[in-house]
Amino acid sequence: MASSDTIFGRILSGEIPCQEVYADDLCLAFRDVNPQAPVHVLVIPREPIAQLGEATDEHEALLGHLLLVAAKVARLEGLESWRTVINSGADAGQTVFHLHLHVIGGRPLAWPPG
Ligand code: D5M
Repeated sequence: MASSDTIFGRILSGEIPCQEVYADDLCLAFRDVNPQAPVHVLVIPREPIAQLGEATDEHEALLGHLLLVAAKVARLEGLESWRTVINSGADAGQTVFHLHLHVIGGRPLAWPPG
């Protein structure tokens, strides 16, 4: 499990500010500080799971909720097409070890990613 002293844990505790887009009892969505597109929002669970690869069966409902919130954020941001990305592990590009879903859109997106 991630410790609550990751940068996202500090955002959740209010120690570090963020540009909030959506919040509920289970998660928080806020703008990425280094946006890769006109819309780039991160959705994070309040529970500090380090990465998707460490999620367990007990997280099934939470993971489903996070996906639905990603779609809600896309709607709130007026996106018709967008990409949701989860980097799990350093070699996949994960830099913050508190599970997060990227919601990226507002421009054409190439595939495959690098
Ligand atoms: O994505 C981690 C993402 O987290 C990366 O796109 C930058 C973003 N980030 C890092 N610090 C902050 C703060 N303080 N506010 C908002 N966004 C932040 P990864 O998938 O781990 O590479």
